[in-house]
Amino acid sequence: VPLEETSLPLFFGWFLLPGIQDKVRCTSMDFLKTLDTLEAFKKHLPDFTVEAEKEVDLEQYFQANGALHCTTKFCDYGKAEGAKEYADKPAVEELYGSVFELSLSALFVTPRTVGARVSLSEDQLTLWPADAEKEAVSVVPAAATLPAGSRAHVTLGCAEGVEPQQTGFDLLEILALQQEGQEGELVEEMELGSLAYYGKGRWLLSLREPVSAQACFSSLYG
Ligand code: ACK
Repeated sequence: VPLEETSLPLFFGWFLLPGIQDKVRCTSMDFLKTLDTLEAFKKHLPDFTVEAEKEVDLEQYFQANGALHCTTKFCDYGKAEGAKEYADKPAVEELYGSVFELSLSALFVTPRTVGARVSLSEDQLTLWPADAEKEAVSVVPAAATLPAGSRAHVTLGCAEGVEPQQTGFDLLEILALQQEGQEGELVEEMELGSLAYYGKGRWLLSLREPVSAQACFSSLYG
């Protein structure tokens, strides 16, 4: 078997450097800690949990999993469509191992996931697969009309039994609502930024100061 057919990773992506991982995890924890104490969150709790609970501890509700990263291409060791084409892209070969500054521009929480939106620069978009958004249309139909890079995110945690790829779908859903002109219900100005509610348990915190996160473009074999 030729080497190139055996050497494709589980996925390519930007892996946050250790120091900034800690910072992002702390920011996320602080946000969750504050969110579940807000009256507005309590008011919408029935949208968030089907169980007739009066309270939810969001820090317990979401499980963190592994090193923080922003997936570019999920390759599934070569089984995913377009995996080899992506690995062979000149930009991927040239930039492999380089460190980038990712801009984390928002945090979002849904009943399924908590994540950070990554706003990609023009340079970073050269590493973004052309069909990343289109691949999500079976789950989020409006994804086809969203700009390239809309799906870029860092998964910060998933509810029990939820797969991490859900985080990107949850982000696309919120962006699709914004694109339709739904601004979300402005709930509160928090220290970190403005918090808006998009219905069905979906919360978006637009960060006043985007978090700049150093991240190495690389891959994971797992
Ligand atoms: O949080 P994530 O972006 O969602 O990081 C993990 C990573 O790959 C390893 O599982 C993402 N992932 C899993 N399946 C897919 C898929 N079919 N398309 C895009 N990303 C995926 C997951």
